[in-house]
Amino acid sequence: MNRTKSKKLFDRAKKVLPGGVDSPVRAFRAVGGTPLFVSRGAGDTLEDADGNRYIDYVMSWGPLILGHARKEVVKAVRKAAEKGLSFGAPTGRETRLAEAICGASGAEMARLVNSGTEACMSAIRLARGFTGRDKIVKFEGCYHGHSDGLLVKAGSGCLTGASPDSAGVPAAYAKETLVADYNDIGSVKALFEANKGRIACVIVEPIAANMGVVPPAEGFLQALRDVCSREGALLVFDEVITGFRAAYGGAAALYGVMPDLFAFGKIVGGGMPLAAYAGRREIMECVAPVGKVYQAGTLSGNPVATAAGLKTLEILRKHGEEIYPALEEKGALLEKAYREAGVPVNRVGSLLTPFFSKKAPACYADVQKCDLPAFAKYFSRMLQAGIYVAPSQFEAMFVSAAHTREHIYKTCAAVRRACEGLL
Ligand code: HOZ
Repeated sequence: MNRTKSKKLFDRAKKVLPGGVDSPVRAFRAVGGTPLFVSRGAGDTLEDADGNRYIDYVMSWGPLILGHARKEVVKAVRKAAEKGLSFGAPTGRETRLAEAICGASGAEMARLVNSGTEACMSAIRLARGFTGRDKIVKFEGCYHGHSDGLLVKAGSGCLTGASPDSAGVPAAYAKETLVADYNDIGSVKALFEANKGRIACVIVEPIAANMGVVPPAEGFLQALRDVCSREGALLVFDEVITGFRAAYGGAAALYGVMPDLFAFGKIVGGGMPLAAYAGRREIMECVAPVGKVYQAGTLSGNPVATAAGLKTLEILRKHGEEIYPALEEKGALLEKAYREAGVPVNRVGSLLTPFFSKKAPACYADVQKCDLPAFAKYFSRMLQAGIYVAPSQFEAMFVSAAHTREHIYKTCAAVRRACEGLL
């Protein structure tokens, strides 16, 4: 496969963009080689600058549950853009999107923001403002965006090139973030015991997906709910990845556990920069201008982004009965292919990660045992076969409604070849 143009574009990018990218994992540092410079996407396929085509399982890291450039979404974006790109004043579409988010999740109010980082950061500030407490609990290997207090033992790109504890985060901030072990309720209870009346919230990815996919152990989310309720702390579900994917109502609906606050991103913006935090009215009414927790944004509720988000949610709501079972079926076919190739895999619906390890991880300590050179070899064999998976062991594969059965079968065959001799 010739990637001359991607290589040239990367060399040029490296002169003006740190690492040649605008988000670290994209730089391929965990797997080696040159990142694909993308020229277009259609359905389940990406085309790079050299004209090579790939079946895409990165899918922009999750937003594209309907595939690249879904025509109804593009049409809605075009129509909105023709009427103005940004107003910095309210539009009816923002209300409709907030209604759709609340309708799906059971939240009573939502605030639209621009990124998952912003949604999580704002939810944390709100939890602190509401409870009058400073400390928060997060889990090792969970990633909630790059705000200061959440870059502590973080997942995603922090697990490869960078460090789970970023430079530049003041120690005084990091001290307010307590770290527990995912799927270990005992570690959470111990933190509450040692910090009586000082913990504002527990933030969790209800299905961890930034250390690779690690599903919650049976009863774990309910136990978190119980501890938070008992201790007067808020439970925050970071559903940036799982919202509208694990089910239309997200992981909360799938597992039947209701948090106090949600953070949404990715799918909720239909591929445009849009995210939201949402929750119970009495909590959300602490946000300015009603309450004293300040948060604002020039591009918040952007008219073009809300058009993409609304159309995406509308399609998912109307056609969910076909879309979600089909995603489950395609995810299951891929899971089977990895298992048959001898590679353990964790999967929830259309989210999955094959782990180059002896067993499928149940916690962060398990994840650390993965054979990263084996993953890198698998990645480059897949790419060579025209299949683009995330360039890191610690990310998810995203299946979309646009993945054709033919491409899923082609991927399954490639998996068998790519995994040969690696474990
Ligand atoms: N942090 C996201 C992955 N878990 C996004 C990575 C990217 O866009 O490069």
